[in-house]
Amino acid sequence: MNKCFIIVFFLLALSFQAFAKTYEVKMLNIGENGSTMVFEPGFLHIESGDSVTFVPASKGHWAKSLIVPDGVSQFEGKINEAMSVTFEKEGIYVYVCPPHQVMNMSGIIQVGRALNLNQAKEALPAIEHRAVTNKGRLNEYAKKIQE
Ligand SMILES: [Cu+2]
Repeated sequence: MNKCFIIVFFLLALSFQAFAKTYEVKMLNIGENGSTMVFEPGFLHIESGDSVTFVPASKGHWAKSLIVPDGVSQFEGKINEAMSVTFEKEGIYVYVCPPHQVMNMSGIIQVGRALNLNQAKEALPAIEHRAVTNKGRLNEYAKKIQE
């Protein structure tokens, strides 16, 4: 094989890796503005290939996806453990902290374009409905989605 081609290939592979970013979402009992049981930031807009690490900044939390684009595996972490998820497929991802879903501990990650926006919008009311406190939090995040 052509040596030059191989070198170019490796340089390209390296540069793609360099552009992929890693974001952090903290799992908190008390958020920056005093809100309770919260992911911060609760809304992220990232690009395909980027990763998000869910950080157990407070105890008793984990992240579990409820909505992912078609063909994507659901993700779920373990209590008090950091979890990194790499998002390859564009679309809207909605996740919750299972023990605090009743307190609307939830978040949205937009990866690239909102290809499954209708699917996500149809599912949001049922998730909001389960919240007894922090009502409307998920709806506020949903307003940040770029169509
Ligand atoms: Cu929690």
